[in-house]
Amino acid sequence: MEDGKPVWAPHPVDGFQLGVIVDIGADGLTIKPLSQKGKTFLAPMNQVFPAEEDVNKHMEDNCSLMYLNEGTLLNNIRVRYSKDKIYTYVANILIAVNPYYDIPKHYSPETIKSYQGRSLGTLPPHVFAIADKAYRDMRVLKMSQSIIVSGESGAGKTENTKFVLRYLTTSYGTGQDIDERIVEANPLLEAFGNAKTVRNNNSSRFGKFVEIHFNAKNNVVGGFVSHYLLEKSRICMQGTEERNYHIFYRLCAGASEDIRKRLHLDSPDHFRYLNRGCTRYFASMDTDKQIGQNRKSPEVQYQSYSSIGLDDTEKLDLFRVVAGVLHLGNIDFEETGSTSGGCILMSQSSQTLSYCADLLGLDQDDLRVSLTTRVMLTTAGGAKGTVIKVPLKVEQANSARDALAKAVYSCLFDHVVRRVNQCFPFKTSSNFIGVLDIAGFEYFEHNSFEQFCINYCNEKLQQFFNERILKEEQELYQREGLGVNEVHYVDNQDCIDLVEARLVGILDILDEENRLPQPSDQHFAETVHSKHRNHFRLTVPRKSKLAVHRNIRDDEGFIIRHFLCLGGGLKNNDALHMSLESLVCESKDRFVRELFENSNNSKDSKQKAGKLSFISVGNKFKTQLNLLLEKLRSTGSSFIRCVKPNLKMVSHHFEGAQILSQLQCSGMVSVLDLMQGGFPSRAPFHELYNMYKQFMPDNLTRLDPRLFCKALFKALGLNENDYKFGLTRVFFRPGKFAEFDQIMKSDPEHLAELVKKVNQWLV
Ligand code: AD9
Ligand code: MG
Repeated sequence: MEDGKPVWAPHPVDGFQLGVIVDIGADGLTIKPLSQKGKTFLAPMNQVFPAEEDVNKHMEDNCSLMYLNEGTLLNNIRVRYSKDKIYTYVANILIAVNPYYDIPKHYSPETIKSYQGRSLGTLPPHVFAIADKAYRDMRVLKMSQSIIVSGESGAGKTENTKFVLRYLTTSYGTGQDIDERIVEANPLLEAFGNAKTVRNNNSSRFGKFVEIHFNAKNNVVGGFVSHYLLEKSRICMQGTEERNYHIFYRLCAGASEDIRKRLHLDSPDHFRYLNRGCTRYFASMDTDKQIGQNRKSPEVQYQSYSSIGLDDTEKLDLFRVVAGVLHLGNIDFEETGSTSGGCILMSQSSQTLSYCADLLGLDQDDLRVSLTTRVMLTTAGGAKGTVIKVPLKVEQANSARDALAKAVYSCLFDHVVRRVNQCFPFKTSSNFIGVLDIAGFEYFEHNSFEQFCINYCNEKLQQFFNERILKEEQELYQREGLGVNEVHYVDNQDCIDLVEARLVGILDILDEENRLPQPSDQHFAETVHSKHRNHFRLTVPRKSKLAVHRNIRDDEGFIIRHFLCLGGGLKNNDALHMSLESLVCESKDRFVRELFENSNNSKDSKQKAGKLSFISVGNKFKTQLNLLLEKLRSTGSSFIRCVKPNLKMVSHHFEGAQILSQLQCSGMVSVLDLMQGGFPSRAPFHELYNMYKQFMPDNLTRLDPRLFCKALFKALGLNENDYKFGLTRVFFRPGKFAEFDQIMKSDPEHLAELVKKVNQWLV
């Protein structure tokens, strides 16, 4: 960094502030802020970065800046955001800042049209450009593609995913129902799988990978949705400012009198599974936007369900089960007071019990017995395999009830996804473009098992990102013979191993713990520690807050350094007592019976019949995740990194520090390091040739593209440190391609001059 030149120095609120270095000491740099009021301050050497000369300048591709570092990246995004330019490239990666308002015409049909068939970089950065690149890559390389959309809760993943789907179906569909249905499936999935949280009023509580399939002519033929890990704890309990899944409120708010009567519905305040959270209605989420405000008519409200082909009976089936879950939640237990312990239903719960049994097609008495007792196989007294009924305590009965509610609702969600998939079937497919919309890292003071799984998933995706972007970049340099030094990045394989290794990994240890007669959080944590003594990713939580970046403490669990955190909550299994499970599996109601028959869960549990039906969510997720990654690895990939501009969820408000931390966590800063040390802009010889040959004389255009470029660069007198010739393309140092392009596109007189020079050089 040169004397007197502006630098970006850390700032607690803005992320960075502009200043100049006034002193260099052993304990850091003394910075004088350029703003009037700022006082000089000390900053660590490695957190101060050179700034661009003109800090108000912004670039569509961040790599065109002269200095690639977190300071200039944040500033570029900030300047662009202030002009409603929410999309920015870092090479081929798209950064998308959530504007929190509808930017006029940003996603209009005209805009869609304008991006069709256009190379990345020829038009302003846009999610449509990424979608089109995926499409063109699929066509040219004859290879399936995936678009990985990531970011924290509320960053705009789901919205951008929807834009990609709409873009591809509108642009490359055949104009048939199927195109529309791929887009229309979303409202249904969101009704059952999204909820209001403190971070996002429409937060997706499940991950999804949506594939659009294309035929040999590259037209849309159908779609397929895979879903991951619906958050089950929400079904029974929400934070005070949060809600259960939208469908519950929609049903309470919008059902017709007839349906209300049949399902015995009431206001959300009436139901335990809703009234401990926020019970407010939100017009935007509890009514069907397309249809307007007529909240009282279910026919109108559920129109979007019809447009994907659900008939009235199917809709009623769905609603019936949702209502069944609500009533189930209202069943209360009290102690019997007898010596045998155990509990009975409170007298006021009998009506609720009958509603619930009726809606789910169960026998009232069977349901009552199954909720209050547990069937066990005993080996006592040599009488092997005797079935006995063990009475449950109130607390245990509450858990049994909640486990049933979770099992029913999550089977219902599986059904919704299956049903959605029937709306866009395809017979044959040549390739697909898949869009992954999966919850980003989440940080809470106490991380639950569900957050652990989300974070574990992100760790895997981060690894994939590193693999693709960083490793591929290095490999490209090597392949092209550039002789650039190896660039280092944080490899997180050991972190992943810690979770998924056989027997000694956290998931297996957790399963083992859950098989014990009396699993405990503490014993589990001890086992993990004893199997991984001195593992550098693992620390014992301390009472004081940890200073380690993004680590969260938990007094009973343990902490995995880096991104993964796990609290003590042993919520890995949603154990459903065998008697309850067989009860629903044998429901008189065909729809309910099939929900369970078709769900993977029941297969797992049947194999383990004889004891608690143990469903290891963690290991199931691991398998699912590894399949997903296998799929991703077999496709070409593009990345969209979504950024949440502020915690208030408002427009035009840029909270620098927290945006910076998102950029760091998403691996963007490592990408910049890699790029700054290397050659971030590159162009194949033949592309440059095609781009500029029109300006060049015949004798030059007769040369092969590589020689053509060499001649051109020599003639221009470009500094040899600014570019390198590889085997198939030329690489530019940061900011240098833009300069070169500017010369080439300058006025004709200037070009004529150049041509002369080229000629001289050739002679
Ligand atoms: V979560 O992990 O599912 O909780 P997402 O999916 O990242 O989260 P989402 O796409 O739901 O966030 O965006 C949150 C809200 O931001 C949306 O409901 C919109 O109100 C708003 N949003 C996001 N992107 C855009 C956009 N491109 N234009 C306008 C937007 N509004
Ligand atoms: Mg979402």
